[in-house]
Parts: sequence; C-alpha cells; structure tokens
Amino acid sequence: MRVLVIGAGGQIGQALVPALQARGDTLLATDIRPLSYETDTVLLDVRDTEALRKLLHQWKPQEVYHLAAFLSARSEEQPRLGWEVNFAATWSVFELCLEARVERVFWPSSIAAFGPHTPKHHTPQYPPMDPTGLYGIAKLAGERLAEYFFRRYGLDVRSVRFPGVVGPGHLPSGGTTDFAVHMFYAAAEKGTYTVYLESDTTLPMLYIDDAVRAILQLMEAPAERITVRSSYNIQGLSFSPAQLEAEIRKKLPTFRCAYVPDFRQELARSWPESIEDTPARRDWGWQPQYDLPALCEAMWQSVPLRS
Ligand code: NAD
Ligand code: AKB
Repeated sequence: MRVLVIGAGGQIGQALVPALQARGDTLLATDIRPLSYETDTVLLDVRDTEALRKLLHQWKPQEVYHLAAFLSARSEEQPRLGWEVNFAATWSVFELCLEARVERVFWPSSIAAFGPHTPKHHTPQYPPMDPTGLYGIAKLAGERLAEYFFRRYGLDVRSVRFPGVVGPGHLPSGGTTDFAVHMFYAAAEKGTYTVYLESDTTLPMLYIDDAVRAILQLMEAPAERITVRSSYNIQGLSFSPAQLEAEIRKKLPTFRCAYVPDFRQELARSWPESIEDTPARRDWGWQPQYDLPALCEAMWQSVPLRS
C-alpha cells in the first residue's frame, strides 16, 4: 500500500506512522515542521493546495491519512487559522484526493464536535450537535463534508470522533485534554501539577494504542460495512483529572495537583462524559483494550521516573 500521512509529526501521527510501516506500507510523511522521528518526509503546509496537488500526483498514494490540525485551545486563540487548517484545508484534501483517485482517506473528527445540548452520558451516534468552540465547529462541518464527498462523489472517506488521546513520548499542546498526558510527566519530574480544569471534569479518553488500532481497523474494513459516513463514535474510557490524580498517586503517593481552571474549562464542560459506540462495534469490530489502570501501567513503562 502506498500511503501519505499529512500532519505526521503530531501526537497521533508519530504513533500511526510506525504502525503503518509495520503493516508493510510504503509511506511518505508530511508536516509543516520537521518531524521528531526518522521517516521519509516532505515539509508541506496543508493549506498550500498547489503543493499538495503536485505531491499527490507524484506520490500517487492509495491511502491518505489527514491528521494536520489546530486543536481546540489553539483554535480559540487563532480562530481564523483554526478554520483554515481544520476545515478549509480538509476540503482541499478531499477534493485533491478525488482528483488523484486516492482509494481511501482517513480524517479524524473529535468529541469537540458535540456541544452543550448533546446528551452528556452515553452520547449516541446521532445526537443534537451544537459545538461552541471553533475547533468543534470546524470538526462538525468536516463531518458533514466527509459524508457529502462520499454521497456526491463516492470518495471513500472514513472517520472516528476521537476522545482525548493519551500516550507517552509526545507532549501534546493546544488541546483541552492535554492535561491527561502532562500530568504523568509532571508527577514523575516534580511531584506536582497544576490542572487547568476543575477536578471533577469527566471526559472520554483513549489510550494511543487503541487510537491507532481504531484507525487501522476502520481503514481495513470492507467499504460495504461502513454505514456511518460522517464520523463514528468510539468510547475508550472516561475519567476526571481528580480520578487520574488518584490513580497516579497509587504509583507516586506524594503526588498532588492544584486546580486553576482557565478558558479550556468551558470547552471541556460542553463535551460529553461518555460515548455510545454501537455502530463502530457492529460495523468494524471496535473494542477498546485500555481502562484507567491499564492506561497508567502503559504510561509508566515509558515515562521516566525521578530516581
Ligand atoms: P497534533 O496537534 O499533535 O498534530 C497535528 C499536526 O498537524 C502537527 O504535527 C502540526 O505541525 C501539523 N500541522 C498544523 N498545521 C499544519 C499545516 N498548516 N500544514 C501541515 N501540517 C500542519 O494533533 P494530533 O493529536 O496528532 O491530532 C491528529 C488529528 O486527530 C487531528 O485532526 C485532531 O483534530 C484529531 N484528534 C486528536 C485528538 C487527540 O486527543 N490527540 C482528539 C480528537 C481528534
Ligand atoms: C483537544 O483537546 O482539542 C483534542 C480533542 C479532544 O479533539 N484532544
């Protein structure tokens, strides 16, 4: 399989690229900045339509994984750029993939596409969606665009609404769920951490290995099994900052958090606490493997502890 990964330098890209390589794919990675790991790379701004067109026609990928994004907090700081990267560039990617006869496209949405009127618990696949943040607005528009490109042009776009992704080796930035990675590193390095959310803000989360498995399973499923052409709900686990703090304390008993909420609290409170994911389980066999103790155990295998 010839594959192009756009936005390969981020939290999900740096875990997905080795998984695609392990599958035997011939891969080209692109990002706007140099990657922190070794792989064949072309530097490219996804908003540069002509450069992307040229690359697609030269590389001729069968699959494209479009991961370039401005996450939720960063999109609040620079809303126009957030729209350009998260929505306008996604339009170009879909259009150019169609033109270059790409067989399958993966593009992730987010739990940020939900909003204050979305049911908070066991959020169904098709609830009311009224995102308040620019990132969520762009994700919801992107979901509609994905379905439109499939129905109107037959472009095989596949998508999941990722919860907050937690994994080692990459300190995420610009998101609202970043605390769940940062807390491990701060606990190991300093023994304290200041959380920018209220302690009881429960959010859906997903361990990185589950996230990568979801992408691979969805992309490998036969097209006729895919009944959701906007974006599939997937649930991993749910926890609040206080629950994560308590779990970390089992390893580091003196660890303490302070809670100083900022603007990200409003975004987090508008998102669901848990997700109902029957269509993903039924259509392509989604089944998460990590609960909170398993996630923490996996993180402690990689996060260096102070001696
Ligand atoms: P990230 O912020 O870690 O990585 C995004 C990458 O996009 C970065 O390497 C960045 O350099 C690149 N990028 C930004 N602007 C670009 C541009 N103009 N041109 C080319 N590249 C550009 O994000 P991630 O966590 O790896 O997320 C990947 C995808 O998954 C995104 O669509 C994101 O919205 C989605 N998602 C992530 C999470 C999560 O918790 N990580 C949750 C829900 C959805
Ligand atoms: C963010 O917090 O912005 C992302 C997401 C949930 O999409 N991690």
